[in-house]
Amino acid sequence: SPTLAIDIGGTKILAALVQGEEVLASETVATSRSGGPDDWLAQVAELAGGWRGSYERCGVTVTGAVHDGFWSAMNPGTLNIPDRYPLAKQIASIFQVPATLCNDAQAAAWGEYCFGAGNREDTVFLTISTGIGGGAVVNGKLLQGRSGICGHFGLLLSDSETLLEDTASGSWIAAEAGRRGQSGQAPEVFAAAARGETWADELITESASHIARLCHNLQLIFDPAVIVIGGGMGLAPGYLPRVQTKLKTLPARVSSTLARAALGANAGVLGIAALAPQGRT
Ligand code: BMX
Repeated sequence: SPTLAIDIGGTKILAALVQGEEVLASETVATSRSGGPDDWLAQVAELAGGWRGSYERCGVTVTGAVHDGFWSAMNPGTLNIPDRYPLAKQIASIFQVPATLCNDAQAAAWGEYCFGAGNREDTVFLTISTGIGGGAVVNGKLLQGRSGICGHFGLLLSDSETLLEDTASGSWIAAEAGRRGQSGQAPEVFAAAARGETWADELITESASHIARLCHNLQLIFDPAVIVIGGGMGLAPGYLPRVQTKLKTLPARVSSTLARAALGANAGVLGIAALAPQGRT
């Protein structure tokens, strides 16, 4: 039977009914950024309300860290999740089926590895989105780590202890645009760059340069066959070419093969559904 798959991100919430690599139905809504986990789960319950009785298990993948059934923010700027929210308990009481939980980018990495651009070889996945998330599949295994935070590449520290994502994410682009007297979120900045506005081009190029350095470093750590880039911003026109351009200026001995995520916005729900039958939590 299908799996109810839920993906709660910093910008949107996606609920889907998934069978294998097929999304049978899906619903999406903007994440209420002024709300909290109880509100987001209420949004999810409403999206999935019509599918009651058609699934026997669920998979829940979320921005932030998941460990022992508790959910916490790694970077509250991406989404303000309180420390150790009892996600497993709340999901069990709402949906009353066994649940598998994990971080959103880890699930997307598994989805791309199984069904998408990862192509069944060692795969590193990066999502360039509200925040910057990641996941690594090594020797056919999704690395989650001791406390579930493996793959949180956006949290790597750069100079002066700044988080990498705070110099490159969609949130950063929007904030930086504001500091330059411009308004709008990342999509408006991309639109401005497409119109040839220099300030917008500079911001996107700066973000892409940080991501190129990250790819270089990830190649040294994992030496994967492919680094798959996803996320609304990662897939936006012009982003990946800028990353490629910057990569060419870095030491050539380390070269990465980049690929666009093939599953788009469905990577997380497909990945968590594929993890669910194995009963991991
Ligand atoms: C942040 C972190 C990661 C997440 C990534 C992408 C939080 C709330 N989130 O690094 O767990 O995977 O953002 O998240 O600390 P997205 O919401 O942009 O998809």
